[in-house]
Amino acid sequence: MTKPEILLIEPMMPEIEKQLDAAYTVHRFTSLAQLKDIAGRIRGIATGGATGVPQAVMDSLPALEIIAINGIGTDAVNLKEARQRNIHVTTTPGVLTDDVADMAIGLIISLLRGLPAGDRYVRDGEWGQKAAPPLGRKVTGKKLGIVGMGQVGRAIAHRARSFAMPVSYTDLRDLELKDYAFVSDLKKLARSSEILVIAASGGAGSRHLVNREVIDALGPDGFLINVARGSVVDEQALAQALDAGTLGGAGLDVFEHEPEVPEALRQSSRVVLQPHRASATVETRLAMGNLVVKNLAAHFADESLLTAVI
Ligand code: 8YV
Repeated sequence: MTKPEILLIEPMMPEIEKQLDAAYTVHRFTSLAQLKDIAGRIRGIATGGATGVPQAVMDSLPALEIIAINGIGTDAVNLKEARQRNIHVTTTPGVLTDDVADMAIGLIISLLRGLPAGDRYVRDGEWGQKAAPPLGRKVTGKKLGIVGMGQVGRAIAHRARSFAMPVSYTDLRDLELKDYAFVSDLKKLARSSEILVIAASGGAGSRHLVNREVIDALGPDGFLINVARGSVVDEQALAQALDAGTLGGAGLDVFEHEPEVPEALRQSSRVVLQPHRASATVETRLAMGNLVVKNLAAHFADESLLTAVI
């Protein structure tokens, strides 16, 4: 029996790619030109959350049946077109929640306690030679605001409780959560928070939700953490606020135009940066990859999908 042909747009762990190679003829995406002769045979795609499927790729694959996203974000896939063309879309919910929440807490501690500066001070042999890095800010007890109280938002809130942080959140509606206060207005949430963490989905609906006004409301003693999508924040306004000192600092795992990070952010001493690594652990990437493999297998065996969005 001939193997179904799929397109791998973003590399996955070798263990996972091995499974894909065993079950499919896998074409590793390089360019649109590469698709010219094979486009009509491609029935599935495996890709990353932020990478998604470029529109031109989607348009050039007439036989596409399924897009298996190795992540939870669907913002880089045209879901409307997928629905119209009866293309299934799957994601990897649940298995990356803990890692993303851990990264949010890691960025909070790293930013407020100045871990990168301390690390550099020791590494560069400055300890005992130059003045110590400036004092950090206390993490325990800080007022935490969470934008987007889905699985990740809740996992961050759960962790924050161990740090005695009062937690408030905003979402599309009041989720009536026992321990966390709902604040419908984002600006109001930012004003009453000392740390604002973004855990909302990306896409048109949340684009630049965190704008200049929200950043101003967070203020010079406030800290912004983003483990969701760069598009949720007006990055230029953020860079300007950091430069002017009207925002205390930012811990960022995601950016508007990855892998590009504005020079102003890279130069700022008020930020801690990560290259979109929130789900990047061996355990989680294996679990995510296995879900991708299982969803593809279910589709091609005509069985119900494990974690379908469409
Ligand atoms: C991954 C993500 O880094 O879940 C998502 O949507 O963006 C991240 O967890 C990504 O999917 C792997 O490329």
